[in-house]
Amino acid sequence: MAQRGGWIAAGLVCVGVGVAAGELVAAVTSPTVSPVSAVGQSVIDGMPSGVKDWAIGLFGTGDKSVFLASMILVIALLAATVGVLEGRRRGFGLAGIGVFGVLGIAAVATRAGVTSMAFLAPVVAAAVAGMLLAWVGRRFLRPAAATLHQPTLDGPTRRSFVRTMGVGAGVAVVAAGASVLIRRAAVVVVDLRARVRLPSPAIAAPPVPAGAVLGVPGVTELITPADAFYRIDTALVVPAVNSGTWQLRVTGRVDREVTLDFAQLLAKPMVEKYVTIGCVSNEVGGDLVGNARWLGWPVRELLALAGVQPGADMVLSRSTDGFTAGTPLAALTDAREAIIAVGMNGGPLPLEHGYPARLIVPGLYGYVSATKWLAELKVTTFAADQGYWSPRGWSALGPIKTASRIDVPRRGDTPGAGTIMAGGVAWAPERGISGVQVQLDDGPWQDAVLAAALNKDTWVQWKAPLAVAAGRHVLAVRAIDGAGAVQTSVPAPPAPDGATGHHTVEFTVG
Ligand SMILES: Nc1nc2c(c(=O)[nH]1)N[C@H]1C(S)=C(S)[C@@H](COP(=O)(O)O)O[C@H]1N2
Ligand SMILES: [Mo]
Repeated sequence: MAQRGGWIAAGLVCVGVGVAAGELVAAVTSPTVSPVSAVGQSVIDGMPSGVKDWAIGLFGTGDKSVFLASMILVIALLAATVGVLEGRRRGFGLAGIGVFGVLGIAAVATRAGVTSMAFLAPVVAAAVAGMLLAWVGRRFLRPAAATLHQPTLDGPTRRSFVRTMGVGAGVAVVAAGASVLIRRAAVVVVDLRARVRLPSPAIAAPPVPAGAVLGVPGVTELITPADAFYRIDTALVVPAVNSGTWQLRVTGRVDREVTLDFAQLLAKPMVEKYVTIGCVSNEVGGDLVGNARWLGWPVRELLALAGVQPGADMVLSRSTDGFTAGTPLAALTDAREAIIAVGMNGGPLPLEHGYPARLIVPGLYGYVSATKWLAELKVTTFAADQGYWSPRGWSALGPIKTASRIDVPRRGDTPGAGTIMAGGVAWAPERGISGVQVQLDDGPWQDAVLAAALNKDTWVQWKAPLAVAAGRHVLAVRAIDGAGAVQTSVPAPPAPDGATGHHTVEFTVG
């Protein structure tokens, strides 16, 4: 086999495996955006409309498959070129792969609604392709210095090279096929989701009060956009739950089991409310917390339909993928008004955040309350059942602890001397925030300016003007909840029931 032919095959197979691996990673981590489709979409978006019209006219409704086929052809040509380049000079092909990786990342970045997860796929694709090609070159194709003039790809080496290429091609086909199947399921659901018409709320959230947004640059937005909302779950593949066949069942210690489908749920009188939810794993100063406007039906009403029997003290909610959360029955029926949420910030729930329905319970960490892709509510007891995280070192009860965070200045910032505006957010869901105080270096605690609150269940922005002289400084923050309790300064790690301690930021005034 000619050496050049070997490099072409190596380029095709190594890049093929890389691209397929990237597609597979994308299919499981980010249901709506894949590197190949993002690149394709960018090409389509960038086409002059004349060319687009001409192509559509030429290929009719087949234009999509023709386009896809041309993309695969182009990728194959580039892959062969990468192989030949690497054969010319070690590192040339790898550099080419690096360039395509960067283009993939850039293309993903242009898509609407991308999460940081979406960037993993092009990185994986480039890394896998590059590592494979380097290895194949070393192992089979690069003549050792001493035998420079002998053909290297002969006899047993050649057979083993051909076998390796065959295995690689097989892996690429299987991975690509799997990604297509996973994505096809997601596409159906994405499509259904796009057609959901949410009911208007029977009880709407009060409008955002004047003065709820302080407008300090760098401070967290009051309402977290869905695509910036933190995501935590145990799901390897984002569940693509078909709302057409989805059902929610109420089981356990109830007078009658109740089953509800999505259309029936949407027909219930909905309430709309701002609720800040947070993860128990959030470190002091961390960003595993977000605030959204949720639309949903009070859990209390569904439990009333089923008739809760005496003795029950817990509801074990279960997701379609088997995750469970154990929530105190009282927290689902009391005045905080926990809901079965179907809407987030005006749209249906994003797939990543639990489409078609999830629980939102003010005041409780997500691991004991916020079950996404909700499938079942089992009325039970803490003695008889436990949620997913309880046997894994986390407390059975998870009320959200009072917390406050400095968003500006950031660690390592170097503002000029004079007056700087510090700011951030503070939250104590259910209790509300009555004050925030900051401490500069060893100075006294001083009151920050508190924004108007949306309600007791949401975080509140704060700001504090600080006169700072040149040199290094440390700023600390603490919140005071609605009952007047001051946030503890005692540091605690997230496990078993939530981190505590003051958030501090070091910065240097130049
Ligand atoms: N099905 C399911 N729901 C889940 C989880 C999960 O692992 N699986 N994790 C919970 C945890 S620990 C948190 S903090 C919240 C996070 O919700 P979000 O991803 O919408 O921000 O979801 C909760 N609901
Ligand atoms: Mo969490």
